[in-house]
Amino acid sequence: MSELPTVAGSSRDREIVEAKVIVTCPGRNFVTLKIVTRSGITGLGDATLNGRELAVAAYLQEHIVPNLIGKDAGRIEDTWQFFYRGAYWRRGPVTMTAIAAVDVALWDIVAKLAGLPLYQMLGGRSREGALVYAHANGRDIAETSDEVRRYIEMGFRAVRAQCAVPGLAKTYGIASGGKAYEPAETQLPLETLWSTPKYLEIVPKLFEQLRVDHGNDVELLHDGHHRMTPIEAARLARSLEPYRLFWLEDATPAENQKAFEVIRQHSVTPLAVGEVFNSIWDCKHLIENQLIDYIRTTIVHAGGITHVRRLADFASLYQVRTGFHGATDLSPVCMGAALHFDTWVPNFGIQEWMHHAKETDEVFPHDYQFRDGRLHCGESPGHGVSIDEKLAAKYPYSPKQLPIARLEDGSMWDW
Ligand code: EZ4
Ligand code: CO
Repeated sequence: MSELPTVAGSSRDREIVEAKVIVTCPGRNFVTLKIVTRSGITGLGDATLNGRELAVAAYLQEHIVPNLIGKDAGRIEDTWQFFYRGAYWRRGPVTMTAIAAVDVALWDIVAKLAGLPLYQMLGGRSREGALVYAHANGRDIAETSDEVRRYIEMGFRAVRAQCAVPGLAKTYGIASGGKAYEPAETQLPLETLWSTPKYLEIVPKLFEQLRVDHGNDVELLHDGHHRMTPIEAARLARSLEPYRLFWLEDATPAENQKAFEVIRQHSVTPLAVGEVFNSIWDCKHLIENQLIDYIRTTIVHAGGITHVRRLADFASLYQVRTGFHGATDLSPVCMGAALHFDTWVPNFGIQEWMHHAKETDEVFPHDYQFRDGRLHCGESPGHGVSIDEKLAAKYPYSPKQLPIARLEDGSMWDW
């Protein structure tokens, strides 16, 4: 290939000379891919798959890194196609997370070479900042309402509310001991008990009280964590209509996508799904049949910016907007990339934001900032997130998994 010099350097300058997988646990586990070019530009991509971190680390280390060395970092699309089509084994969370890490690191490099913030490479700014929602949770309705108030006072315009279910010992998403809740708390999965009838009793009461306490200006969201059957989900969505939710998330497991037709037939509560999806193919039926309103597929788990951009453009044809997953198990590197994407994407809806632990923020210094209910991605070249490798090395990997749910009779239940 000819050596045409450009502002972004020659293809020789852009040659990938190093690719390193960094596993660290500053408050929780993260996997990061760092790519370095001959001219010394570095790019970072998040590769964290909660509870299955080392599967992605090995996929990168064993199967991707050897293919990266010598490639032109500027060939983002070709590299994506190389790893997606070329692997023969397409899709799946491990593969798509690994491809995403490469893709985001390359976008970071190319934007740095151009001297531009990443959103500028995608087509420029569409909005002042990304509307974010915070997580309020509590042991009962009153405590959850206090938490919602606390976030409103901090400037949040949108809050997700989850409340412990009376009669169940532990409800996922509810903090214990005054700490922020953490999705993966134990080395082997904690076994919890679940009862949908008990859950369906409390949730409408929670949102009724939240509207009484906080009025109609604040946007309220709720996550069902895939625990309901289609008709139960329809009943909940209908019973929440008076409280005008921004969305009901993950109402049912989404392998059976016909389920969303049942919910739609009964309710006008907006629906969001997709945090466990890995590709546009998981979303296609739901989007083109207008069965959802928000798609939650993320940059880290769905093949990076290159693939999620394709997905978002497809969703825009059906007025489906983005609402990316943003729990603590997606690293600040993913959050930075997502915020640049959110700043550009025309059909943006909202962005989830669970604050990371202080140690996490120290290991991943970042440009993004919260102001007036929105996250602002910053203006530095690339995605604006770096890693302090020395500090990262002080936090060795510590295996942790998500809890599981069983019914009260012991049957294994859905996530
Ligand atoms: O359960 O990130 O909307 N957020 C969520 C999260 C997910 C975890 C899974 O790793 O549902 O709490
Ligand atoms: Co969720």
